[in-house]
Amino acid sequence: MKIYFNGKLVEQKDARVSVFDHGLLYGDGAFEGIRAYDGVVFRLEQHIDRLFETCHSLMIDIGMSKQQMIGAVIDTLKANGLRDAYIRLVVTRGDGDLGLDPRKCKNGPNIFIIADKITLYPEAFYRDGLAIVTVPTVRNHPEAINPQLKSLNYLNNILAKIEANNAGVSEAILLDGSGYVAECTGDNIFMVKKGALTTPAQGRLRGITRDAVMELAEKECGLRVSEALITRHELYNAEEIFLTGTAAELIPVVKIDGRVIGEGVPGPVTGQLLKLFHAQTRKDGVKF
Ligand code: PXG
Repeated sequence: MKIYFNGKLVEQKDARVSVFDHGLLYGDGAFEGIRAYDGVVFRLEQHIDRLFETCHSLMIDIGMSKQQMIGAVIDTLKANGLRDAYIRLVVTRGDGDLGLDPRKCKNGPNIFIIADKITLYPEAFYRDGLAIVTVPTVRNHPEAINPQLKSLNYLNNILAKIEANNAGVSEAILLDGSGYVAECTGDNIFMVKKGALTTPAQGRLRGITRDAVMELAEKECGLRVSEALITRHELYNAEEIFLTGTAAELIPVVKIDGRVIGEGVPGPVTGQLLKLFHAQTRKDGVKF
């Protein structure tokens, strides 16, 4: 496997960061999870925009243009002969010393891109839907680590995942500090009720899949789409619930905290949106 590493394509064994890398020592950095479908990198420009926004807030100077970053992603895919892939793009603060002061990372960021075959979720998730739970860990406060940042610090999400694992389910719902539904550990959440599609307005990452699904729902399905403050009560009484993410695409949820959602099986709107999303992935992105 060839890895893009600081401007070069190198063998996997040569793609190594220092133990002084601040991404490793402090989770100081940013990343993107991106997907290519049959020679199209889905919404690559939007992923690169989000990466640059995260780095701008973190005051990490990427030292490359967006166009150069797009080129690096495409070069990595081509070097590995992949047309369908999961792509992990990582920017760390770079090598510093044992203090957390980012000014010590004088040589600039470490940037690497891994393109691999995607590991799909089990087919049963889509066929039967998920049972999930709300967990005690609250999503990061926006004035602590804003959930809009796709930073290398994922401990908030990992703690929630541990709580889901302990509860014997595969995904967790995190609430924000005010008790409103935020998102899942690596996915956004949606509810369908009375011809309306609603998703949390705050406390969550602005997912690329989320944006695409909102557009499709409005344009292709005639649903009323809005962002709102959502409580668990509203989730429990929705007709359909689904999760969105780059790896997940759309996954139906049929039970939350022991409450059956709708008919207790994946719903028709979720199914229709998943079909539309599949078609979209092959035409909405950067071709290579
Ligand atoms: N919320 C969070 C917290 C995420 O990390 C999403 C929503 C969905 O965003 P996109 O842009 O993908 O539609 C994400 C992204 C994993 C994993 O292993 C998941 C993500 C990133 C990295 C790893 O489950 N999801």
